[in-house]
Amino acid sequence: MSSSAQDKAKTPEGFTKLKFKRPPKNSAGLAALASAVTQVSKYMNLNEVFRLTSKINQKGGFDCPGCAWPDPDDDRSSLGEFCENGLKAIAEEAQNKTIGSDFFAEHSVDQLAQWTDFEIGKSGRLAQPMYLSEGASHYKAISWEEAFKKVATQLNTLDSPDEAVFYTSGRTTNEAAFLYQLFVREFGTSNLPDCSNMCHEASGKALSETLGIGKGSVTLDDLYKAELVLVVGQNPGTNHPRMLTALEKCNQNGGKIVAINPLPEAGLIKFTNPQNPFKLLTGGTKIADVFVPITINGDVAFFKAILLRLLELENVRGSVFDWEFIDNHTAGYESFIEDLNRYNFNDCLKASGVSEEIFDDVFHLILNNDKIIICWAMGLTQHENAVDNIRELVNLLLLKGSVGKEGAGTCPVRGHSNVQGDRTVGIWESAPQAFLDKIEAKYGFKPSKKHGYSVIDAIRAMHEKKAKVFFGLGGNFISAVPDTLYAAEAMSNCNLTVHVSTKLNRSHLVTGKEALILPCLGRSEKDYQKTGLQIQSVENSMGVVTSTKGVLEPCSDKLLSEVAVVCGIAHATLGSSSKVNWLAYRDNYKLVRDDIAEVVTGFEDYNNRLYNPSGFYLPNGARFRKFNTSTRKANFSINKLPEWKLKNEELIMMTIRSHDQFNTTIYGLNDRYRGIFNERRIIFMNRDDMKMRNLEAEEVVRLKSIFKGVTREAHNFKVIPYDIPKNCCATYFPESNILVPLDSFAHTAKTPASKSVIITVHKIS
Ligand SMILES: Nc1nc2c(c(=O)[nH]1)N[C@H]1C(S)=C(S)[C@@H](COP(=O)(O)OP(=O)(O)OC[C@H]3O[C@@H](n4cnc5c(=O)[nH]c(N)nc54)[C@H](O)[C@@H]3O)O[C@H]1N2
Ligand SMILES: Nc1nc2c(c(=O)[nH]1)N[C@H]1C(S)=C(S)[C@@H](COP(=O)(O)OP(=O)(O)OC[C@H]3O[C@@H](n4cnc5c(=O)[nH]c(N)nc54)[C@H](O)[C@@H]3O)O[C@H]1N2
Ligand SMILES: [Mo]
Repeated sequence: MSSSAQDKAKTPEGFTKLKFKRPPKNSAGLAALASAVTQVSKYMNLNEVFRLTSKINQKGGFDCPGCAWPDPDDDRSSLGEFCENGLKAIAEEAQNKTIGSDFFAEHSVDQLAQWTDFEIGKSGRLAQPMYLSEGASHYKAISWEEAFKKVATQLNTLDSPDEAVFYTSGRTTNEAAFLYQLFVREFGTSNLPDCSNMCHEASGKALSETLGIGKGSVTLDDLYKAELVLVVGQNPGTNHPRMLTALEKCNQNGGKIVAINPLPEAGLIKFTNPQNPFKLLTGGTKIADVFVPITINGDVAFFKAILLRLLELENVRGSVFDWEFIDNHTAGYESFIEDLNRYNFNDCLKASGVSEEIFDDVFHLILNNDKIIICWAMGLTQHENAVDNIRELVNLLLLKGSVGKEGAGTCPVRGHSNVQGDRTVGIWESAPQAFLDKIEAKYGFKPSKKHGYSVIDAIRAMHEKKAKVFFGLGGNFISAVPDTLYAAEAMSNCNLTVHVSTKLNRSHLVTGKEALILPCLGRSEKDYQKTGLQIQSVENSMGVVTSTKGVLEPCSDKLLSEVAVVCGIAHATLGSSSKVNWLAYRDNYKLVRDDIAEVVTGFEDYNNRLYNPSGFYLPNGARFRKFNTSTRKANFSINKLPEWKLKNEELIMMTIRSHDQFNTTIYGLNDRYRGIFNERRIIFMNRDDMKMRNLEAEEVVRLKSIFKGVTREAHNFKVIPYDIPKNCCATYFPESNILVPLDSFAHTAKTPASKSVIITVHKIS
């Protein structure tokens, strides 16, 4: 009998021989370089590696498929603007080993599902389209034409276009993303969930309401010039290593840095710039001037305490708030202050878990500086009160007049390398009407006005059999989403699941009745079409659009570009009734850009401006104090203190990334900066919490989450004593996604609350 979808969706529960050392205080430096080169040299020849590194993030080279951190406008290192984890991302994609019909004939879907994610990822690049027919145990080769036909047939036999779900991960270029959403809208639905729904959706919501743009307001240059940078809920040493170079520069210019995080993340505490050989010898720069070991989800409480103290001082002596800014550029000050006055300073500070001494240090830095930047990532966005978290930070910036001036503003640090660009060009299940109108004016069809499914809604719809086809442009849906077992049932209810992918992943193994794997070119590979070699473009975390051009020959001659896949499917599905000339777009990406320029604001003269080696900035009102909000001003907001309480045995758990992973892609089994080697099934716990539960280091435990009466369990985790605040714990994603309830998500943004999962820890014997 074949295994159930749920069995296949779970990560295998065996251990891999944990070694656990004292975490280092320093990040990057020689060890990082050595680690990257060792890892990369396993899959690629070293000459190729060095040729590649000299092209990563260089003007005219290709955009690193890792994170979305921007490149300096000028002054790029001759070594290549790269980092250890960028190199790993490239090695993962640019490997020589490929898998095709032989591999799938040898291994059944059930067998592959028993491999760990690490093993699955190491199998090689997908080299040809594969098809799993109903009831079959093995994928078999299929031609592109047949594959397109199968997708078209399934889509065209649905009762309604709304029965299909079209997911996007954030590596897709602007050109492919624009065409994809165009196809989906012409097909007739707005069901465009994307990874952003699980990522910075709460940032987009909070910033649009308060500052009139769902993106950050600062440039890299602002970071160099800031007097104070707060890095909240973010682990840049692992996830945005090149950000540390910017923080170092800020530090050297006299700026102060505060890290607010339950964990003393190594990169935040001390950093050695791998591109500065002198620093390698002298031992690195101290990055954070103050480290705030906040309790998980203690951020609203902490910032309320800061706001209350500022208000108190403003009332006593004045000149604390920036009245010129508040009077001329903001709305809602009075009601915000009225609400703030209802809170008590001591209650707030207590709820944040921060000592008075550390609070005072941060308070004085905020009081005495006006050029303040706040950077944040998943530590703030993946809570039920995520939108409030971010709005509260904005309140602070508004009081200080720290928006829309040099060295000050908001900096949500994006994840996937083009997640921001995908949203800009229309990957949005609830796109604004103005955008839909422009599509209609340009192409002559009426896009659906109805809001489509976000990730959470899509899972529910598939579970309830309201959605029957799942199509994924990149990503690894089953492993990335919350509530793994429920999601597995949802996927297996579909008639057809399709993935456009570079590498094999678990989502190819938890399928609908039929399934397709459509292998595509990666960023690093040359993209030849009828009109010659194509370039594409992406937008980084600071709203700069740049070109990206592959440098390697494709790893197989059976790959298509994402653009070609989307155009092929659109052509097969919509046929001659389509208003769009899909094949012309496929043959010449310049035509796509010409039309993006007509439809999307800020892309005027796209093709020409893309040849500017540093790319171009998209318009950003908040950067210039032009707030595109309902009041045309920056809005203060009213945010409640979160009301969660732990019962006796409960802990609050955050699900985080190790140093050796990119989301669900597991590069290796180490988390070097946290002292963990060769194991991922671990739970970081405070020593007192361990003592209370009579737990030893490395003891094997079972984890349980109970949410609204439903119990979820995860087996086999080893306990690691760690410097983490009391009542808090941490595990790695995706192993612990099984514990994250589908119904626990950020209010209004629907980001799964994967950083505040309430659990209990159980001894095995
Ligand atoms: N190498 C590598 N790079 C990546 C990725 C990757 O997996 N690997 N992923 C990419 C993607 S898609 C994203 S979104 C980003 C993610 O980048 P991050 O957001 O840095 O990633 P996480 O591991 O989720 O880390 C969250 C951090 O927030 C802290 N934290 C958790 N809860 C709280 C809280 O309640 N309050 C505060 N103040 N802190 C909290 C955690 O201790 C941790 O340091 O990285 C991108 N870059
Ligand atoms: N519990 C918990 N869950 C989380 C998070 C968390 O912190 N905790 N973080 C969330 C966040 S922030 C995010 S962004 C999501 C990530 O969710 P996803 O974006 O869905 O997941 P990834 O692991 O980034 O996707 C990896 C797969 O993408 C494919 N791929 C890689 N490059 C390309 C390419 O160039 N083109 C195509 N077509 N495919 C490619 C490969 O096949 C690879 O297996 O996960 C979310 N899930
Ligand atoms: Mo993300």
